[in-house]
Amino acid sequence: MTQLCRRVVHVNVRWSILERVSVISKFFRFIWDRIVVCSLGRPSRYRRLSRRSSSPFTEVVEDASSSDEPTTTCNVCDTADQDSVTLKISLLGDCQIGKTSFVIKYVGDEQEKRSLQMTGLNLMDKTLLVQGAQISFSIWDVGGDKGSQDHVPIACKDAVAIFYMFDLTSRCTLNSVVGWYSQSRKWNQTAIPILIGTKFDDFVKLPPDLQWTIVTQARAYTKAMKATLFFSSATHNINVNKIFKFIMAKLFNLPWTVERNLTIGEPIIDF
Ligand SMILES: Nc1nc2c(ncn2[C@@H]2O[C@H](COP(=O)(O)OP(=O)(O)OP(=O)(O)O)[C@@H](O)[C@H]2O)c(=O)[nH]1
Ligand SMILES: [Mg+2]
Repeated sequence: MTQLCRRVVHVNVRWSILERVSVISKFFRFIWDRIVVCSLGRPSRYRRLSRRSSSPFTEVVEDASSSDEPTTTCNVCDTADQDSVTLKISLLGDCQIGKTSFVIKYVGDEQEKRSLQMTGLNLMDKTLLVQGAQISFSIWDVGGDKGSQDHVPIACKDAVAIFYMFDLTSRCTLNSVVGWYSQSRKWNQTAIPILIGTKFDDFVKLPPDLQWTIVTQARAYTKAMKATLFFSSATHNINVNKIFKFIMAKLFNLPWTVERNLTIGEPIIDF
């Protein structure tokens, strides 16, 4: 064999070794990728927001329409490159208890004009900027009349929270919460349940013993539903923003909590 032939054979042997090594390394890389995918599991639904500041809401634009507490509003956000998540919330409760007024107070009049209104169902959105992440609340407000109850399944499916609302001055609307709760749970067993008493401004004018009776019943329902209870007033903007903040803090594990308030004559918060 000539010198040249010997060299060609040598190169061929080296080449076939390299090919084998490459195939083996590809195989191990494939196995490794599978292991990594399996160990990560399915992508989680909500990413934990980073804790860059002591208050999770400090980087958020203030909304002039809110007065009960610093708000978290940014109705038009130019944040295409930011993290974004949509949270669906549904509102259930009897007629004329103040559901729509509550949502309008939260989203603001301007946003309300852009809402989608169908018979028995209003859809309103509000976008917030929290610690650099864009959070959109998609709020499904179901009419309280019998004819609108067909919307309950679609309003409740995939909701992260359901607001069970009643008029604090009308005890029968509190009794109805049981029906709204059992109806909605057929379609969604995981949504965070929030019990909301509306029209607190009128409620405080009631005799104290009647107030006490309603507070006691509402607290009993809260316990049975494993819910959080808020007394609110859309007219006086009491506990409107706070409820949405509470949802956000709960979903994203933010370092923000509400304080229990069980003082009769004050807007009750219980959990
Ligand atoms: N005093 C007082 N009245 C309120 C408050 N919120 C709503 N109202 C009044 O309650 C009435 C009913 O309010 P809506 O917001 O339309 O009630 P709703 O639950 O959406 O009613 P449906 O859409 O029919 O189910 C209106 O006259 C509101 O002005 C409140 O916080 N305080
Ligand atoms: Mg309404």
